[in-house]
Amino acid sequence: MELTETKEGFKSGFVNIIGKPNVGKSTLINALIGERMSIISPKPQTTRHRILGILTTDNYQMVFSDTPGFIEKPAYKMHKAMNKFVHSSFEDADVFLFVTSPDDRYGEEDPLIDLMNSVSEPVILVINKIDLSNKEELELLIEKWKTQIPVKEVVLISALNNFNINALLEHIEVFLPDGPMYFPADQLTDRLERFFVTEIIREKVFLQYRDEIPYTTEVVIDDYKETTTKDGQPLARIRAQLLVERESQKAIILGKNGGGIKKLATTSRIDIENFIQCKVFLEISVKVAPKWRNSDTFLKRLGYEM
Ligand SMILES: Nc1nc2c(ncn2[C@@H]2O[C@H](COP(=O)(O)OP(=O)(O)OP(=O)(O)O)[C@@H](O)[C@H]2O)c(=O)[nH]1
Ligand SMILES: [Mg+2]
Repeated sequence: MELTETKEGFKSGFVNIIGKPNVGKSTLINALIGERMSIISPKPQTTRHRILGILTTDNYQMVFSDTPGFIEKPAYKMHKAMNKFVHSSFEDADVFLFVTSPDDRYGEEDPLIDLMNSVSEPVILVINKIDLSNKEELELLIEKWKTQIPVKEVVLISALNNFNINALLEHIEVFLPDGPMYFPADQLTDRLERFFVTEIIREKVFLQYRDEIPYTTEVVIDDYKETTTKDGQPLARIRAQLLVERESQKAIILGKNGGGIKKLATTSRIDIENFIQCKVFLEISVKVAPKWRNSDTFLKRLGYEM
């Protein structure tokens, strides 16, 4: 990697965000970067990949990683692959943000707590969703966590309300080692536009459908062409495919008279247009790929490391 020249005292490092599903890790990385890069939903296990978000100032470059929430009892190869992204985040961190929330639940002997106890890098305990809590409860929570994992600093935040995010950045900066710029100053992420397009569609699936549907659905881009409209405006023509595991799930996605998928295509298109800042023509189809969550071939094609 080519490293850009930096001034004396410049700090840089990997700041890896770890926690259980649904505690607000993706909301947090978006608040830290100031862009909507990681998808968010009220349902657990929304994030399935490791996504980098890069924040560069005159004094530092922080390379944040959003990770899937750690799954205690993996039921599919996909879950194992998601946990693998979490494990990889333990290998290259300079600073850990261990994110929890007042409604977070841990078992007696939790593998994530064991992992947190195996690290030598500084850990910042980030208690999120404090808008849903009170002083007494938070004090008890802090005391409890200090006995469970090695904590160098505690920061109380509400990622949703952008509360205390700057204070968190200041605390991270203290622990950041001196180092070079790993990425060009204007780069925000390691992912290409296509990845975000699949993620935006997946987010809409999480928001629109219930029960097992979001969990059994994956999104693949079949075709992505950048062209122009008749009057010369930029236009992206995107063909996406949803993979589900059973015919009955396909029927639910399509909905009565195709109304479900039509709604999905519209909400997705509006968001993709906002994201890539150009007009989008989006076609979505559904394909049954039995047991894709346990198929090495599918998982590899979908960008999971096996
Ligand atoms: N009240 C409140 N809700 C929050 C806050 N931060 C996040 N949430 C909500 O918590 C839910 C989960 O947020 P995500 O950011 O998707 O959580 P995550 O940890 O990335 O979840 P996974 O990707 O499933 O591991 C969403 O409904 C968010 O709007 C907060 O500060 N306060
Ligand atoms: Mg997430």
